[in-house]
Amino acid sequence: MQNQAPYAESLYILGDLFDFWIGDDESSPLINKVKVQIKCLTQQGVKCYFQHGNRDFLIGQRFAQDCGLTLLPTYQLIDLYGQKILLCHGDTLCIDDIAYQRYRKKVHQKWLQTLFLCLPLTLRLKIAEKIRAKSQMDKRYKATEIMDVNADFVLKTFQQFNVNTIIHGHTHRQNIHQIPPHFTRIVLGDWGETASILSVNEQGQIQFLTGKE
Ligand code: LP5
Ligand code: MN
Repeated sequence: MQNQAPYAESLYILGDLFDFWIGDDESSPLINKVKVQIKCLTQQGVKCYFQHGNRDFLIGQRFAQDCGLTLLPTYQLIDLYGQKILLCHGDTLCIDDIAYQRYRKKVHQKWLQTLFLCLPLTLRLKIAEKIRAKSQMDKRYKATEIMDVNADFVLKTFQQFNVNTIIHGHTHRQNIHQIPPHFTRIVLGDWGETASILSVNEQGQIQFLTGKE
């Protein structure tokens, strides 16, 4: 955010910036620090976009406004220096994870989200902890292929949006997949010891950065 993003024209955050999000009314030193970093960037004129992840799908307009962010829908087409690209978090491509997709459908219901956001913060935190614990437990018994994208569904998505390139995260399997006849699926990596940043320049050159450059 301090060394690289200020030189970018636009910054796209593809979700799961936070481990969990229980409402824009929660504040903590970390949340405030992140807000300040993003605001600092948008005030310098870098356009910042945010797509929801499966952990922070409750990020709302209040957070966005505080930081100067633009919220994007689940699937967003962008024109990247003349190339049409589809951006998404990636969880919706993992259709073989049936338990997750069922859960996702539930928690994406507007009425349930509204109800949840009306609860006291302490109760929301408890519910989030319960869901996280159940998710950790379930993941132990899921085959790794199930937690990856479904190849047929990815192909359909390329065709549905009429694009040759998809950029997504979520699976943490950093890679650039060339898929015959002419498709490219770029997967962002995990954020552990280092970051996983995809940089695209005006010439269309693509490279992964670790944030330590
Ligand atoms: O996050 P990660 O990478 O570890 O695992 C994901 C999937 N898990 C999740 C759960 C999130 O981590 C939890 C985030 C907390 C959200 C806080 C706010 C919630 C408020 C709800 C308000 C309406 O996304 C995991 C995938 C994995 O990615 C790989 O793709 O497998 O999915 C699961 O493990 C889901 C389980 O299989 C099913 C969980 C059922 C929980 C049931 C509780 C329903 C209660 C709803 C209402 C309040
Ligand atoms: Mn995710």
